[in-house]
Amino acid sequence: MRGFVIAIMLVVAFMVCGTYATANEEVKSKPVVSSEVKTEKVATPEADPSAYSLTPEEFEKCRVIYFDRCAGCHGVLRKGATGPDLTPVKTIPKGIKKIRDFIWFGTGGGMPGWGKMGTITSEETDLLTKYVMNEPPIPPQWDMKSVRGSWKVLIPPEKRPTKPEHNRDVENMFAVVLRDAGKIAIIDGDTKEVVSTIDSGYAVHIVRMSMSGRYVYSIGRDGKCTIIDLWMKKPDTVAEIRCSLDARSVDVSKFKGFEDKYAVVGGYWPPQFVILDGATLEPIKIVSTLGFTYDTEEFHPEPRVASIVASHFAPEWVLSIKETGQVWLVDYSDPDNPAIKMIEAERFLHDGGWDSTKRYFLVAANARNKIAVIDAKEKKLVALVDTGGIKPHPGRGANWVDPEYGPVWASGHIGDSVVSVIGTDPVNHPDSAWKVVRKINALSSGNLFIKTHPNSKWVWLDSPLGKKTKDRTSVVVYDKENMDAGIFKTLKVADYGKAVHMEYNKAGDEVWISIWGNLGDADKGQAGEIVIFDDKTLTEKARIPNLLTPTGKFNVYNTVHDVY
Ligand code: DHE
Repeated sequence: MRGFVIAIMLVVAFMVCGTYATANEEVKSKPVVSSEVKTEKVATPEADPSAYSLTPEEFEKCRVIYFDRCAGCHGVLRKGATGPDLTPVKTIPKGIKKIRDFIWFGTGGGMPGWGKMGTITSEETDLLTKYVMNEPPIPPQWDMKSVRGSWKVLIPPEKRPTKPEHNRDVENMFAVVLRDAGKIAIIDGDTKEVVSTIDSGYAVHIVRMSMSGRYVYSIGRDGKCTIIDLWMKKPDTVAEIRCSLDARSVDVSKFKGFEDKYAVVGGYWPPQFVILDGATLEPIKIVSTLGFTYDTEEFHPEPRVASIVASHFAPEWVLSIKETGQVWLVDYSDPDNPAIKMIEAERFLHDGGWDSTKRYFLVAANARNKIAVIDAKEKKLVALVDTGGIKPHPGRGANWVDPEYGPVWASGHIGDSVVSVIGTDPVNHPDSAWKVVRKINALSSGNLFIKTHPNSKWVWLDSPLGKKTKDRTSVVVYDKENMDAGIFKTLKVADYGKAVHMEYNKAGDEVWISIWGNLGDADKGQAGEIVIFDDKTLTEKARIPNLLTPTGKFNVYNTVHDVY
């Protein structure tokens, strides 16, 4: 009952001065709103709100956990996307036990068992169960004044080097996301030396490279974008900006004549994107993605920007607007007045990449088990491919030439132990274009990334969200010439953590795989490392030890030229 009284007091406090901040910010007030839950409207096993009220400290703790672990799939407002709607009207009727079991054990549909996996404790699972039965806190906006206020040029373009200050091959450098440390490691792909480790955004997510290959753009989950100059003797940040409060994607202008000119950051919250100057990150234009779902035309309060790719056919970015199910082609040739073509695709768009010709963008609508295919030349949707698996998650996918079906692109799945191979050549293989031509067994469900290289004979697949430890710590390899044979080899990569995300070096003869460990295990040398395999022999070639929680790795040449 005491908790319930505190909850009511906090509701009043929130109504007076309620604000929200991202996980790494000070929170000015915490809305613990069990009394706002409309219990009278739902037949509920938890009719008494005191069963799920939280103290202010508990609420704040859960807000951070929810931001870190849950918001990506369920949305800040919890209206659902890759994962289901978690607003109280849905969660309360399910009851505490059922919700707790979901959080602890996960689901067959791809939700990790956060408790069982040891990511959160039993007590945190109890609290989080109660948290999702409360109304979500309402996040604030982040307008141009805030964006501009966060902008810092640390080294102006005129003070930067005019040519590389080192003899390293910039094209074979790697930018490695040190996820939980909020840093980027710059590694020389030839010598395997860690040249520089640089602060970045909170739980930094991905990087992309400028067309010249000189600049690395990183994006943190807190919306902070940084630009690193690889020409410096010791590469370092030259500018930074915060474009939103929660973000996952960034890309650059790649069309001829616009190389290195602009960057774009996609926001999860607020739902918006910001066009930036490519050299200084000065913000040029902010555009909201609020709108209506493509199919039912209902207003959606949180249409997040998921993947972004840069077109090679026009000065355009291709933005996946997750919740409304649209792909936006944003023309950056006049960035103050960007023309936007909105293409109806499918809901809950997530990650994707180009086919081998870089004309077709294949993006997963993962909660609908589909891949939407966008033609960047004709600027239209050409197909919605049912992958036949649960929750396709391609990363950027993998392209190769299948002996029977010609050029193909493939995706693994989070919720299914299967790889779907899709034909991508409507000219010479029209019968197999935009169809699943092969479905191959994976090691387990819980796959996140797939990778190959034009010079390689293999396709690599990880399963960091697999249910068994041995699957999470291994990757598998398929023979492009004989996919029907299934897994050619299973390679044990790690004794701890998760083996996640493969990347080739520039030559396409090495595969780099992250072991994503825990920051807290750094003393034991188990926060993470990179294992490098010889792609020809499939044997381990080198290790880069003592890295703090590496996840995504991006080779400069391959990222610039969309080689995957
Ligand atoms: Fe990612 C790509 C969103 C969880 C590592 N991730 C992407 C993209 C999106 C996205 C929209 C495509 C970016 C692009 O191409 O422009 N990721 C999300 C989430 O919403 C989600 C599910 C949950 C969250 O809260 O963030 C999520 N992602 C993860 C992870 O847990 C991973 C494994 C480690 C981490 O950083 O937390 C992870 N995501 C990655 C990586 C890529 C990525 C390495 C880029 C793959 C590539 O090769 O391009």
